[in-house]
Order: sequence, then structure tokens, then C-alpha cells
Amino acid sequence: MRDLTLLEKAVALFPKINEKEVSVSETVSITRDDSGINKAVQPDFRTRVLKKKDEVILDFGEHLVGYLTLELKNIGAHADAPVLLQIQFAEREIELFEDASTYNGWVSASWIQEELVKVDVVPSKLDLARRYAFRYVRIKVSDISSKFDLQIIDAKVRAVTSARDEDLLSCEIEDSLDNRIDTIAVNTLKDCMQTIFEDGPKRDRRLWIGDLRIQALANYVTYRMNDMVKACLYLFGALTQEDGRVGACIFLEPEPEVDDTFMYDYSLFFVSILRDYYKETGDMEAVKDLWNVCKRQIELAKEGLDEHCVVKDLDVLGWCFVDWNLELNKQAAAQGILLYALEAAIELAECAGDVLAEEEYAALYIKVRDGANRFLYDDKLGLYVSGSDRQISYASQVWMVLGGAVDGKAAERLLGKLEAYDAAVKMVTPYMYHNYIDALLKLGKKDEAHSLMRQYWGGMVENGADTFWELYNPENTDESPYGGTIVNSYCHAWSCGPAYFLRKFFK
Ligand code: RAM
Repeated sequence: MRDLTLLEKAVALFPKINEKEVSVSETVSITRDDSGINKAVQPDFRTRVLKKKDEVILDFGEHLVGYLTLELKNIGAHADAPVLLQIQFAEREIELFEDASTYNGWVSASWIQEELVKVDVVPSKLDLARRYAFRYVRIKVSDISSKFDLQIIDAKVRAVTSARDEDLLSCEIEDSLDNRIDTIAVNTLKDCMQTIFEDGPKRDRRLWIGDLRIQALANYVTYRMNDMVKACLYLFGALTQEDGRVGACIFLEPEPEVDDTFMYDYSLFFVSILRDYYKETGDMEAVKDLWNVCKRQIELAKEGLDEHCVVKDLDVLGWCFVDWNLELNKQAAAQGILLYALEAAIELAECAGDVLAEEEYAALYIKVRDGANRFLYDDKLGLYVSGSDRQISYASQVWMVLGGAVDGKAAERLLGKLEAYDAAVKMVTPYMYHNYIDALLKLGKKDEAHSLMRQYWGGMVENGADTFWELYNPENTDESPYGGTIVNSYCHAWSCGPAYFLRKFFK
């Protein structure tokens, strides 16, 4: 369904993209041995005379999103054949050691940040049309005529983001690790802020709702581009699926369009993002415009309940997202997320003056909570179980706490038991860790929340992160749900949450 009025409002709120020219910080070599990755400064690339198979690695000193321009010159005879260049872009050094030809995963290999370019005329300026996300660029002369050599006399990037440095709220954070984590989280958010809040500028470069929830929270304490959050909410509200369901993500080009993927949790997060936005801005217009979209999401979520008000389990991958752990059963987490969204819907109903809806949701909340505690709670274990195999996971307990199925001391006991339960299915993304930290904060466990954030995001810092990653499993740093780390994204929106936690709770 397309609501053109909402769509027009969304497009009118799109931010301007700011551009900044960035030069190479250093020319480097990057090698790998048993001790890990070694980076060494090399003579400036401009001084190199490149023959067949020679290469240079440019380090721009920071993670960027943008367009590369190379100025090329021939040395020796007139260019009598095209120059064949292989250009690789990497967000992290490790990507330079991956072999694209061996990738065989289920996400398209076309995301791999690599170009093979033929340059017919040299000297010339080579402008790469595609936008890339990177800190490093490796340029290899794959082939060149023996009659001339190549010199790269300049390399520049036109870096783009809609975030403006001058708008960033300043924040004094004394502890050096916290300060570093905040800076990296802010950079992550910044590079994902384009016309919309993108999930990752390397891949998928589109508006996903689960990512938006966290980006919006981080935005409120950093760049405060609240109209951009509003634009994204209106896009989701304007472009729903045929039955009025909010889709999991939106494409912007060639025309804004909703994806055919939907996820039980992602559709419901529309309600909580609008509630957070309203709390932040007091924007009644947005609540009025989008209230019916919220109501439809609750109606559709109800269709997924059985006679005991328990979310019916499905084994189709992706029916509900929750985390990128492929073993995870999603039923109990979905139940908790429904409760979480119902709480937001009750608040919004009150502010929209929709008394009937408010009463209906309050009654439904109690039934869904009772359903959780009667049918998804194992008395003996003292933990929530999920699916027919009664799986125990972090995600299930965390979402039950966040949804309020359990609270106070009982919730503290639940999380204590969880930590002692070794076989519990673990979390693999910063996205799910974010929710765990949120649950600890909800229970007033500020110190534990803070130290978990330092430990987990600090692990990425130790691994040299310039921006935070899509996936980080400390127990398996090579983890990828896609069948190969070469398509993992290393500047991923849903990992920018520490900026929100640090600035709002841990100062
Ligand atoms: C990944 C996307 C996005 C996330 C979805 C569910 O592929 O990059 O971050 O929201 O999965």
C-alpha cells in the first residue's frame, strides 16, 4: 500500500548530504603472520612507479563513506593499451586477506567491495561512480603494457554523510575506554546517516527498522537530526505491504519502495520507535498521522497468537529476526517483543486520545503476559523456554524482561539463573547485546550493564575497530550468518548503541 500524503511528508524531510574532501593519510603495507596483522608505513604512493602486478595500499586514517578519484599518469611511452586496475576497498585490514573467488554464501557476492577497471586513456582522472565504505584502498596493476609504467599522482575521496560535525553534542567522558567507545559509536552512526538511516554503508545500504530503533536513540543524544527519524517513520508508514504490515526494510531507489520481507518483531518496532520519537520531540502531528499504522501492526501481531495468547512458533528462517544466531528459536523472544510493543502502544493510545484502543491493549497486555508465564516459563529451571524443544536462550529471557513479563527481584533472579546456565543459546550481534544491556538497565543494574558494554564493545576496540561491526562473537571472531565474512559489514548501525548508553546512563 502507498499513502502518498505520508510519502510526500517523508521526502520533504530528507536531509541534505554534506561532502568533505579527504586525502590519503599514509601509504602502508599490510601483512599477516602468526602474530596477527602487521601494518607498516611505506614510501608515499605518489612516488611509486608501478609495473604489472605492483600494488599500493592507501590508508585514509578513518572510516569513510564516499567516492574515490585517482589521478593517473603514464611514465615512458604513450599508453598503447588500457591499464587494468584491481581496486579493493576495506573497512578493516582483515578484508584485504579474503579471497572473493572462494565466497559462496547466500548473500550476493556483488556486495564485495572490489572493482576491475579498464582505463583506456592515461594520463587521466578516474572517478569511481559507486559509493564505497572503507578506510583502506588497495590498488593493484593487474595488467599494463610493457611500453609504459603507471604513476598515481593523487588520490582523493569525496566523503558523504548527512550528519554535521558542528551539530554533534559535546560530551565529557573521562574514562579513556568509554571515551574511545563513544567516539567509535558516534562515527558508526555518522557514516550510516545518509539520506535515510542506513543499516550499513557497505551492505545493505537501506533503511531497516531494527537498526532504526537503535540509531534513533543514539541520534537523540548526538546529532539530534530528529526530522530524519521522522522522515524514516513516515517512509515505513507510507509504504506498507498489501495487508498494511510495516515491512522489515525500505529501498530508496529508484523510487522509495517497501521490501517484500517482513519480520514479526520488526513490524512491531514501528510502534516503539514512534513512542520514543514522541517522547523526545512531543510531535503530536506524527502521532496523529501514524497512529493507524501502529494499530494495524498490533492487529496483525494478534493474528500470530494461539488461544492462550502465546505467539505461535514458526521454523521458517526470518519470520522473526531477534538475532543472527541461526540456532535460535524465536518464539519466546517474539512474545516478549509483543509485550514491549504493547506497552508503547498503550502510551501512544493515551496520547492520541484513543480510549478504546488504550483499554483493548491494556487487556491484551495482561493476557499476553499471562500466556508467557503460564506456557513459556519452566518452573523447575526458573527460565523462559522457547519452541517445541524448549530452548533456553539469552534472547528469550532478555525480551521477557524488556516486555515486563517478569520484573523486580524475580527478573533479577531470572538473569542470574541465565548467566549460570551454560547451555543457554548465546548472543552474536551488537544488536542483541544492546537489548541485554537495556534489560540490565531496566532492572537498575547499571554497573553490570556498564561493564558488559565495556567488555563487549571494548573487544571490538581491541581488535582495531574504527566503527562498530554488524557481528561480533567474542567466541568466534570469524562468524558470519551469510556464509563468509567477506560480506559482513563493519560499520553497522545497530552497534552504535553505546553512544546512547554512555551519554544517557553511564556518565
Ligand atoms: C541484516 C541487515 C540489517 C538487519 C537485518 C535483519 O542483513 O544488515 O542490519 O536489520 O539483517
